[in-house]
Amino acid sequence: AIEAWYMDCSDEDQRKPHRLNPNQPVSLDELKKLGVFYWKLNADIYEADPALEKIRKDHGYSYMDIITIQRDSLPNYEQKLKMFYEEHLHLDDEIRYILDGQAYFDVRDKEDRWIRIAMKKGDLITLPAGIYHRFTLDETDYTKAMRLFVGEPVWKAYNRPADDFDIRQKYLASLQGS
Ligand code: KMT
Ligand code: NI
Repeated sequence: AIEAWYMDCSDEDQRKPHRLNPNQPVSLDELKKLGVFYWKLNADIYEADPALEKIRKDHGYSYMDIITIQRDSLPNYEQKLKMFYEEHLHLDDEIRYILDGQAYFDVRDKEDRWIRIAMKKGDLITLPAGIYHRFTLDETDYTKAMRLFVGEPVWKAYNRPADDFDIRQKYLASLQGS
């Protein structure tokens, strides 16, 4: 399974793990309560994987593309990494499948604390519309990820504060009692 933990507050390199001392792990169950879902797949067969096909069909993930996040592959690398690490939300779910390399997704918990999710090859994650989050490479500086979407993709990110969106209020309401 994936590993997740609460982050420290240090300003050090964002690519470092930023674990608390002692480490404070976050379970898959706790992530589920935040609306974050996870699958483990075999990334070596992503081009013809029945398990991936089933997830795409069940959830209507009709769109997909592949992004390589690496200095010499991604145009405007520095600028994009900076954008990805700004705390933001989207009006739709963010669905990412790590095909190679590794990276971190950080999400806010109910008390507004940062949880760092370590994504490795074969990890597929869905972040719900309206959750505040951010993304960074780790110290390996490389990942290749599949981006999935229901219908025509909308990548627009709204940096925090973005609390006036209906989807944000809907997300907060969905946390009640979970
Ligand atoms: C986002 O919106 O946070 C991203 O697209 C992250 C980079 S894609 C692996
Ligand atoms: Ni995002």
